[in-house]
Amino acid sequence: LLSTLSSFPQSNMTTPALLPLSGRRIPTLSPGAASFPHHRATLRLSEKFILLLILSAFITLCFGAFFFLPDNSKHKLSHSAPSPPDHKPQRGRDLMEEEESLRDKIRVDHERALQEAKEKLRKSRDELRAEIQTEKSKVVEDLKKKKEVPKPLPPVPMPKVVGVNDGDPVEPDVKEKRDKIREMMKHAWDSYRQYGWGHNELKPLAKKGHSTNIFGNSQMGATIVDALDSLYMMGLHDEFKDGQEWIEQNLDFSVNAEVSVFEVNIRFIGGLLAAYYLSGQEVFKVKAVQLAEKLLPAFNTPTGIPWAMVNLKSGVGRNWGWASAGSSILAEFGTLHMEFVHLTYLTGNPAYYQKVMHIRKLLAKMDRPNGLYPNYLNPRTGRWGQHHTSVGGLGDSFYEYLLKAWLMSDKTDTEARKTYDDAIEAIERHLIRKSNGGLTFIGEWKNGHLERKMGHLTCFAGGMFALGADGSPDAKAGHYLQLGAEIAHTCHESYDRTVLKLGPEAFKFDSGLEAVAVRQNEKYYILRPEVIETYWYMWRFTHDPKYRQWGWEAAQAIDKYCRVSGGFSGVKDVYSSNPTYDDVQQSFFLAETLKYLYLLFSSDDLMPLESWVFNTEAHPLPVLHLANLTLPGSQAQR
Ligand code: DMJ
Repeated sequence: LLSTLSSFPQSNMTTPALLPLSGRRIPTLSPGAASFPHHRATLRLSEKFILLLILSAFITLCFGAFFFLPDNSKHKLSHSAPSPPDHKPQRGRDLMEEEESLRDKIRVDHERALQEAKEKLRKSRDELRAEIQTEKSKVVEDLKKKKEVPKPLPPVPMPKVVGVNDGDPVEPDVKEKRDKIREMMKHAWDSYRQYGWGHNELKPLAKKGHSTNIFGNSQMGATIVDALDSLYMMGLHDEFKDGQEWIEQNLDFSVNAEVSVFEVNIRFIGGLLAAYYLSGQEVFKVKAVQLAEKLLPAFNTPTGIPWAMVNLKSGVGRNWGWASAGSSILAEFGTLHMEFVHLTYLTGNPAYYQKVMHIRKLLAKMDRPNGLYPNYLNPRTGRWGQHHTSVGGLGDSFYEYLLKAWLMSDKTDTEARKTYDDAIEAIERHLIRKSNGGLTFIGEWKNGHLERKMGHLTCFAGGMFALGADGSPDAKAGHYLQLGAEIAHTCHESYDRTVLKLGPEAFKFDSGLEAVAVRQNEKYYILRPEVIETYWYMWRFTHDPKYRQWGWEAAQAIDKYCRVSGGFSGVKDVYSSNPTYDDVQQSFFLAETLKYLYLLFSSDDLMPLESWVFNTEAHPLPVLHLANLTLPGSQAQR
């Protein structure tokens, strides 16, 4: 085109003020052209007209090529996957039609977006605000509508539920003590109700809600769920109903929160299942199952050993940063069995049962250093982490659940019983010692060395030994009951040797020191239940009055030193007559500490141990008479 244009004499040419793109516009002439004679002007005009025609044809061609030729990616596609020769013309037509409709769609979309943007810009700030608000409310409404309608679960025979409304003691002084414990429960509950309702826990001094990393950033009313069965047993039915209502209306697990699988299992699933069995209210069962579904992705690891934490919304799991070599924790993945067996029993879904049985099988195949189970196991490699063994923190409830699996199965799960017996035998050989002063203690095993330190958490083992005495091998029942009594005595000493008569978090048996904490950061008491738990089991098996006496000492100390106007708080130093508070009312104080105290001052027909097994958070689950039943997914069924 440029060469064509340059062949015309430049002086004869006028530049069109407007280039005709559509051919509808007429070129205007420059003022100079108007002074030429008419015929010359006519001649020039026709030349110009031709030129303009050529130019406009060229521009139209370029424009068409830009928009209508197939793009590069399409070329590539057709090179890499040529159609069979006889389909070529048809395929070409199809491609063109496809492109055409795609272009139309893009054009329409762009036009709509442009139009919307224009309209938005025309609106005032208030109009825009109102619009955003309407959108927001619509999303909330949609979410509400989407909330799962609880699916009815398959009916299963309800296990025999006995002794849930009994327990009135005959002796007036015992009754008085029991009433006092109920009053303490009411103070803890009412304070939470008033200041922390819906939050996981309570700050009784600041008088506001509280939560820790085990619940992620959720607000799932942990105290409500954990306290329900205690309220029920204590006959606090209005409070129970209040809690039930909150759960019906607010407890939602579709939250973007990374929670501890273990804690959520023992407190929430255990608490909801116990509330279901005690009250028969379907809502608790449905919520327990909904939550359990959210925990299942935690088991998606190369070994099937679950992650310590899982995000309830995304299902992504991971382990605690502090755990040895990315390990999962024995006391965490080993404390799921009771709840998961019940879930399979109630739903008919074999997944829960299979998950926990898989863990058991995997552990059975592993080498155990000195017959001991290390606290750490890597879920990717299936190998142990550091060789630390503990009957306290990180190990404790793994052993507890082996024994309780056997009890809960109406003593038919003999594999669990055997595993428990073997583990306890190794623990006795390597971890249990007598101090110079004659106190039996359970130390911590660290890479072949025994640390002569016992934790408050370890004190639960006294009750466990007593509970496992019946059924122990080689007629050693008497021995284990005695061992339970010795641990109870040692733990009582750890309370008695303090100023506040409350036990420290950990205590030593070293260099002349016995049952006392040495380090400042081990002197706190956070309303833990383990020592009182052991008193209660020992009371049930021996009826020795000293256990009620010791329990009452602890209850009085808690009421005197931990009670504040806004609830109950932990204390930072049990050796100080003027302790400072930690300002946390733990949910396990209502679930466990107060429940075990209440049971201690009740008669044995409240929650008889032949019919109920308490999970590690003191939530009672009924014994399943599995001899007459087959769990879906079990060997017998396969
Ligand atoms: C409770 O949450 C459970 O008892 C758990 O097994 C370990 N300890 C706390 C209370 O101390």
